Parts: sequence; C-alpha cells; structure tokens
Amino acid sequence: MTTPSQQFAASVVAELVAAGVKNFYLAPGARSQALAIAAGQLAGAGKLSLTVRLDERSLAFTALGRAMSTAEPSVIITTSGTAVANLHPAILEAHHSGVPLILLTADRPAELRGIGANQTTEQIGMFGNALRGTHDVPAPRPGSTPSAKDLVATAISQSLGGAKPPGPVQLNLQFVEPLSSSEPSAVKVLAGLEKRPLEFPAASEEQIEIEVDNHTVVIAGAGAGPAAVRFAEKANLPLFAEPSSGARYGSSAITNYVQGLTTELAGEIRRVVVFGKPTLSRGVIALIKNSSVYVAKSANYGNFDIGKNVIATSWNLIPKGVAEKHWLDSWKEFEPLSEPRATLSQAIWNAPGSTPILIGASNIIRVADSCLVPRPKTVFSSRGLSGIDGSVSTAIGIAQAGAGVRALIGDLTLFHDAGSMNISGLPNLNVQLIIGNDSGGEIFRKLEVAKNISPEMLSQLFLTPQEIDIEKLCEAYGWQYFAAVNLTELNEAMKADGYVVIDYKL
Ligand SMILES: Cc1ncc(C[n+]2csc(CCOP(=O)(O)OP(=O)(O)O)c2C)c(N)n1
Repeated sequence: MTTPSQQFAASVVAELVAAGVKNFYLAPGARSQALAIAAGQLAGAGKLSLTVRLDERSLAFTALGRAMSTAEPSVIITTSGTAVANLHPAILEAHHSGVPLILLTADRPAELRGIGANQTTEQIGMFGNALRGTHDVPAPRPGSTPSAKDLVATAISQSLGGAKPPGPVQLNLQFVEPLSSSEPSAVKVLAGLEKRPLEFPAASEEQIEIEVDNHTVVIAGAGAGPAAVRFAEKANLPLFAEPSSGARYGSSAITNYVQGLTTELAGEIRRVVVFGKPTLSRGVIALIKNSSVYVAKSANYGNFDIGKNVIATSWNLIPKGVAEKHWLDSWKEFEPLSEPRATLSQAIWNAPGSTPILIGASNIIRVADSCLVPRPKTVFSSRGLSGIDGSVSTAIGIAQAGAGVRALIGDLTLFHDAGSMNISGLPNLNVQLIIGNDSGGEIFRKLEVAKNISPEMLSQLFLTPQEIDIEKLCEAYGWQYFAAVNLTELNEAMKADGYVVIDYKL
C-alpha cells in the first residue's frame, strides 16, 4: 500500500540524495515517520549516511559539526513542536558562521494551528531571520502532492548561499494521516532520478589592490583561510591569525601578537587588512576601530565592519608594495604566553598527525591565541556566536567527517552539553574531549565584573564551580576516562582511540 505522505517523503529524501546531499540526521517522532522511513531505506541501501540521536539539540549540533567540516549541507529531520525549537542554538550558530543546514521539520496541517491541536505551534517564523529560506509546504493528499524536485533544488541552493553566505533553510513539511506506509521505497524512487554532484556557487573574481607599507598588518579571524596567508607573505606583512582562522601558519604568522599589541609597537600600525571574523582579542578590535581598514569579503561570515570604518572591501585583495623585513621581524620578538592552559593547548596543537581540533569558547581559545607557534592545522571553533553550548555534539559531527577530532574545552563547556555524550546508535568514532578542568568558569575572573563584587558573589553568580564527577559521567555514557595532571600523562592518554575524555587538571 502507498500513501501520499510516504510518496512525498520518499521523493523529498531521494531528490536530496540525487542532488548530492549525503549526510542525514534524525530524531525519533511520529509526525516525521514517513521521512524517517525514507531516510532509513536509503541508509540501508548505502545511499546516504544516517545519524539518529534522541535529543534534537544534540542532533542539530552534530549536524552542524559535520557541515562545518565538509561544507556540504547536513539534513536534519524532526517531528513537530518543541522538537523543532530545540534546533535553535545550532541554527543560530550556522546562521552566523555560514554553515549549510537543511531542516525537514514535520508539522500538522496549517488548519490545526492555533486551535489547541496537540504538539502544534507556529513552526514558521520560529527562527526569525536566521534562515536563508523558509517553505511552509502543504500536506500531500490524494490527487495533490507538492513537487519535491523544485522544493529540494531551492533548499539546496539557498543553503549553499551565493549572494548570501551559506546557512540554514527550513522545509516545514505538513503531514496528515495516514502518516506513512511501507511503499513506495525511497530506494526505488531514487533509482528513477538523475544523480548529480552538489552545485556550489562560483567564487567571485572581483578584486582590488591595497597599498601596504611598514605600518600595515594582516588580521585573520575565524574563516579567513589561506588567502590571508598569501596576502601577508606576498607583502612581507605581520599576520595576526586566530587559532581557528585556517591561516595560522607560514613565515608571516606571529605567535604572540596579542602581547605585541600591548606594547608601543602597536602605535606603529596605521592600516589593517582583515580576513574572516576576528573575535578573540580586545586589542585587535581596538586596533581595527582606530586604523584604516580594508576587508576581504568572507564567504561564510558576511560583511565584517566592527568599527563601521571599512574603507574598501572586495572578494579578492591584492597587495600593492612590500613591507621591509624589520617590520615583520619586530613582531616575532614576543615569546609565547606561558601558563598551564598554554601548555595544554600547545600539547594538542603540536601533537603529531592531522586530527582536526575543535577549540571551545572561553579562556582556552584566548590563551591558545597567545601561545600557539604557527603551523598548518585544521581547527574548528564555533565563532559565529561563541557559545559554550553544543561542543560535545559539534565534536562528534566533525569526527564523522572521517578524521576523528580532538576537542579542547572547559569543564563547564563539557557539562553544558553532557547529554550529547549519549552515543547510543552512533558508530565507533575517534572523539577525544580534552577538558581543561579548573572547576568552573574561570574566565570571569579576568573580566571587569570581578573587580566590582566580593569573591563569594563572583563564585556564586559567575564562576559557578561544579563538582560533577567526570569519571562517573564517562562510566554512565560508556566513554573511556583518563585523568592527567602533566604532559606525560596527557600525551599517553591522547593515544587512546574511540570515545575518550581526558580530564586535565589545571
Ligand atoms: C551558551 C552560552 N552560555 C553562556 C555563555 C557565557 N560564558 C562564556 S565562558 C563561560 C564559562 C565557561 O567555563 P569553562 O568551560 O569551564 O571554561 P573556563 O572559563 O574555565 O576556561 C560562560 C558561562 C556562553 N558563551 N555561551
């Protein structure tokens, strides 16, 4: 027996696969059952990768991590109601950091909204302006089934961006009973479709020349990539590259520019050329506000103009002129920051191999920015909104891309996403969570608030010290646990495969 629900769901999922989308994420629910069946059939036939997780919030961050590392859209399938709302944090991060996601949110038919129907809310508009596209799709019924082909083509192209950065797109799919059937098989539907690779928007060839001299520096924030390195090296300029910029390597990159910016050398800078979205250091933001600013348009992060003072921006920046050697050399004189978090982040940065690194928000990434000696590394960090949420699940999604992951995060960042340690149903992946454990949110000690209140208030309202037993957490969820108090123990623990937590006491 077939039903319009199953026919349509099979077509939507098969059209996505035919258009080159491979990575699907599903949380269980009744309203979305036809989509789940279709995805399950295609996964069984080896046509797509399907990840099933209970908690939609974890699911969405896992999908985000996968899309961050592949640049391909992850598809997320949910049932209706709060299930959809649980996607919100990951959607906001995807919106602000240009990560493609396609949401298939199942819904009841529109006529049941606002009249007390169970598990029914306004799923359209729920995510404000964070979506690249929203499509409220009427329920398939006998004799009137929406066209999956056009819908899917629009969703894919909106998610991959072009005029706008990539981002999340919502297909809100209404379903009426009967909600599913055993036929048609999505595998058969796919067999009748023409398969093609994903079509990414072409890069722009627009370019401008920027004059450079001994008073110019290059700043590379999140998402900057190799273009920043090429520009800096061609012009012999100092390159201030954040750990997740994809540009912290090469002969121009400066290890501890953060310290340099606190010295009189900073006063020499008149012009800055910015790639990506810098967020980590107040010194850099102040510098941008007080300089002549040129910005490379970012494919993922949109238009950066934090000081509202950008003179010119283009997709491709070409340096005009070359700085003298002494200008670059003078920035190389600052020693890496030395403190326990620096030792920890250097150990992970310098570890052999090419395992991707995820660095959580908070103290650790700022310390890393002041101490990591430049070298080519694959580093991710959720700098769209710098949340401490979703780090465990984002790490799992990055690992799913094939090369495992080492995630360096704070203890509160772990506890915030502890539910994502539920790995039931996931394949065996190499996921190392390395916890810089200082029993609380120590970053707040460095902020102005610490000067304004008593130590007791600081602790109660901000540091929120925790005494959660990480070893027991690992036991409950089936992760291997290692405690480490020095580099020897850390390096030994980093040899372990599978789902691993290394509890590094700071
Ligand atoms: C979702 C979210 N909630 C709150 C914050 C504010 N915040 C920033 S850092 C931090 C504490 C993090 O503590 P931990 O992970 O232990 O790192 P540490 O500060 O010790 O380096 C908090 C609560 C945030 N960035 N994101």
